[in-house]
Amino acid sequence: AEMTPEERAFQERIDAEIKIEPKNWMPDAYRQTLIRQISQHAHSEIVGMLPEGNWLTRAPTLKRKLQLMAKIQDEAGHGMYLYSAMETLGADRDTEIAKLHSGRAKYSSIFNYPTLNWADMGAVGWLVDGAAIVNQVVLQRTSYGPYARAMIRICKEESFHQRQGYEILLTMMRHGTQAQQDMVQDAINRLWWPALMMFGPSDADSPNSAQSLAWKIKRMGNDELRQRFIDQTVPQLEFLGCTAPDPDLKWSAARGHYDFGQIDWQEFYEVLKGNGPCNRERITTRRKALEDGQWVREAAVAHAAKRQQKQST
Ligand code: FAQ
Repeated sequence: AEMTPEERAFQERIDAEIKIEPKNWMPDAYRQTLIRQISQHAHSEIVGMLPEGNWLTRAPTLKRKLQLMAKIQDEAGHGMYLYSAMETLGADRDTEIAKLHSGRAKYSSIFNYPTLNWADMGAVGWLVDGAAIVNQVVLQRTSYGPYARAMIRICKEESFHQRQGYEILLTMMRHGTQAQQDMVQDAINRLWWPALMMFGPSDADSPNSAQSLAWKIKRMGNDELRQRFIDQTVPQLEFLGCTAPDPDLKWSAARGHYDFGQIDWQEFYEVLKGNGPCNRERITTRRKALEDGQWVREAAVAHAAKRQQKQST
């Protein structure tokens, strides 16, 4: 089909690596794809606070508690930042959050797994934030301006989280008891595969990739990013003195990459359908948080109304 002048101008901007800004014309499908991805990303940041929140009251030292609290607050900030980027596309925050709370919106599968021991706080920072960075560093070059700019700050903070997580694990491995070292390996065993699933289905089974790559919303395919994450993470794993729960993981000199085993995609799709170990608990917690804050919102509105009344008399 012939491109309209608007469509042509849009594609030329994309091809020339000029960012699309909120007031520029854009195809409706481009807008909808971005609202989908950015809202899912924002929901992930918010729901992603819960597995770590689980350990706030049980952090081993005051220093660890402060670090964990600061990290969780950063994630809240990322969520708010991303919801704002999403709003520049004309989407409504309350509507999108309502979709999350009714189970109609996705968020990252990783946050539907439980955090069972303190080493999970290290493994989440190292593996989950680590995977998030690999994905988000590339998104700093995404074609939509507000999303690209949000990624710059978010990546800086995520890098810090990743180091903090790794340092927790290194401390447990170097200075911990046998039981603490076993906790580290146990956390890695449970979180390794779910972290690899964060990059999404294989490119061949990724319905959105081709169009998103053409629009430069995505800059690299899911498999390429997953491979990049594995390649940079395995040396860190070895430095820790731990192993991955994957007997097929080994360096391939021929490929110049690590080979790895088959991901259990059935597990991935079950989690996406809402059947992961913690899906129900996560959504219930988010809904309760909204309900518990109802009185605050009502009070704020009442206060604003009173002030306005005072000013006008
Ligand atoms: N979980 O066709 P594709 C963080 C869905 S980091 C759940 O490949 P797309 C930081 C996908 O939405 C985590 N669903 O889709 C943090 C699609 O469903 P739909 C958040 C997944 O969009 C750390 C369907 O499968 N990061 O929060 C997943 O082109 C620690 C088909 O897939 C981002 O969101 C999954 N893992 O590529 C916070 C990054 N994978 O919508 C707290 C931005 C795929 O058609 C603590 N997002 N799906 O119904 C992206 O880069 C992309 O959206 C992908 C998926 C790569 C995730």
